Amino acid sequence: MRPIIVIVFLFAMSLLLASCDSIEDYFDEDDDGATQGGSGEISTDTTAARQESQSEQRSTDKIFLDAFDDFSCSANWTDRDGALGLSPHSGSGTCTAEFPGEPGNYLITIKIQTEFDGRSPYEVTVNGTVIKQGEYPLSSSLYCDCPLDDWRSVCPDKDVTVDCGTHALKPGDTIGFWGDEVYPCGDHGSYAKWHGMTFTPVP
Ligand SMILES: [Ca+2]
Repeated sequence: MRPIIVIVFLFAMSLLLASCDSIEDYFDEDDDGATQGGSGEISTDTTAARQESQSEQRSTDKIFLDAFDDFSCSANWTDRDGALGLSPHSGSGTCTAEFPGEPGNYLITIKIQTEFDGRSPYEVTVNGTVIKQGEYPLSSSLYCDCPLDDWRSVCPDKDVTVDCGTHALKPGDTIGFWGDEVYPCGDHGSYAKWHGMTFTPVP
């Protein structure tokens, strides 16, 4: 009886091992297939979703170009009371920057810093074409009567946002600012002080 039992046992073991191999093979193939197909699809979906999300973000976010940090300017601009303004008696000056945003229509605004003692003339350009020109408003109706020794508290500079209209822009367009100094009240004047421009996407 014993030899028969051993033979039966060995036969049963060989069957078991054979079936284990085939089960292993089955799972191997299944794993490989799932891993390749799954990871490929997931990575494609994730990339597409990320790009779409970034594109949406780009097209809805405002862009601010800082007068100090983002524009290249002629040498006669300096920090004047917190804004970028012309050095006294240095004449007019220009600044340019490349538009960094996506192609589209943008409402362009410029933040200027007005003074009590002069209306600086200015221009905003896109690729050399004037899109806005004018003179700074006065910060105070006192005008030349503002006491010089106390102008910072009596008739201080005031920030004003100027609407330059909606324009079609593309990456690399040259955004320009030109300003001039004026002296209607004596040796102290207005220096075309400004802070920067904001570009708001218009659907
Ligand atoms: Ca002034």
